[in-house]
Amino acid sequence: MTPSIISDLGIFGGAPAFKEKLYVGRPNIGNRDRLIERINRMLDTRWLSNDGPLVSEFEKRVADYIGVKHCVAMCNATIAMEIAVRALGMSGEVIIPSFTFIATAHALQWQQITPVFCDIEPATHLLDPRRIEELITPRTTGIVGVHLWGRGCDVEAIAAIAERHKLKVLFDAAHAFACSHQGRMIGGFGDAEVFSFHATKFFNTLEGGAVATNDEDLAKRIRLMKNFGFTYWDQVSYLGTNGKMTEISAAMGLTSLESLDEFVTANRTNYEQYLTLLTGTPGVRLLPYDSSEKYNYQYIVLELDENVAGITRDQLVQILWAENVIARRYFYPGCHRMEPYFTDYPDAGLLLPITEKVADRVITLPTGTAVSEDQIATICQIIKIAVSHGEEIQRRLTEHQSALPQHLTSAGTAR
Ligand code: T4K
Repeated sequence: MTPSIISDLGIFGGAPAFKEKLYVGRPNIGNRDRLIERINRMLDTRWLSNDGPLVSEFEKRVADYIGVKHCVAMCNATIAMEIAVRALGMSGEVIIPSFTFIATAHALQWQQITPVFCDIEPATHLLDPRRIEELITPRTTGIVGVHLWGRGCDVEAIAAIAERHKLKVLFDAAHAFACSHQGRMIGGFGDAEVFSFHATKFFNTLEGGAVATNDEDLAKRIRLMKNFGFTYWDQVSYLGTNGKMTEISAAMGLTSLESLDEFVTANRTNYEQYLTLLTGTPGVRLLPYDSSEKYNYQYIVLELDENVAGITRDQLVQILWAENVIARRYFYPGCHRMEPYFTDYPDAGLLLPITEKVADRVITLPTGTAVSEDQIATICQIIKIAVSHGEEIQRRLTEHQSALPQHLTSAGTAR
């Protein structure tokens, strides 16, 4: 039932607006017949992994699509990043934003590299190049910029700093497949870029990722490293690991590529509907997109100003969860407040005021082909009711917090 007054809200005992949970990142599925056809072919040829024909075709298609010379497909973006940082010779300290998914930091730490957290710009949530140089020490070997939400970071400023200090540059482009920056497709910037094709990404290969680069030597090293360092049968010439993409993932990827435009259109339509319905709602701001660039629109990013809205971001999340809208607090509380980083540098937040502020304000909302126009209208209606009665909701929630079921008091936290 769509709530129309406060007491209709699920959090105050009303029936949830949705019977089934609505998730952020419900996978987009392309043409099933094409997928099954590819899987059958794979089974017939009995070639399931290790640079099979589907992975080779997928790598070629992706490289052509983004206009880079080399694409090396991998099992996921986290491993792809670990391999890329090693292949680039990064060590010591590497500067990254804290406002990102934890994998960006873990990929470095797993390689015994210390991630040094840099603040972001408030308007874009992207690495602030003006804060990078003050973090550079003799141990710094690189910068990992994150194209968060699919928006390209200031690659020009980052490149200039890297050149001045002889640093390597890797971009975490996990969110940015099919997006452009300054009219060029993301994938060809820096020394290399890493995409994620995880199930929750708008374009998925079940699990998967890829490194894109125009550097031939680097691509060669990465190819060796993702296959144990084998250069020939029985010959290992490099330290390597197992980062290979499977044929079934490539089958999904090739099939998803055929529906890419459809996925982007669905996301864009959803974004425009959210924008139309939420514009003018007090304290609510949707992160805008620049009309001169290409985007995949896979994240609907809402920033809530609690001083205007009258309720906190976490209270809004509780309200949405009670309606079965599983909105997410990506990327709260920032990597610097997660382990092992928090124990190592408990005061890191002092240098990250914008990160801390943004991490307390952001919610991402359901989108993708699994979400309908009616569902988005209802989600917006819930947000509007919550925000327009901020003070009363605040009062009731504070009074009744102890009476709420545990899954709602921990909304946004429980998995
Ligand atoms: N860098 C950045 C900036 C990233 O955002 C990510 C990943 C990476 C690097 C690393 O990429 P990968 O190594 O994963 O390729 C999800 C994803 O697992 C993660 O890939 C993604 N970013 C991150 C932003 O979101 P969680 O913690 O939200 O949980 P997860 O995967 O359990 O899914 C969330 C919800 O989606 C579930 O509650 C239900 C729904 N769901 C999920 C799956 C897997 C489905 O409906 N169907 C599914 O198959 O991390």
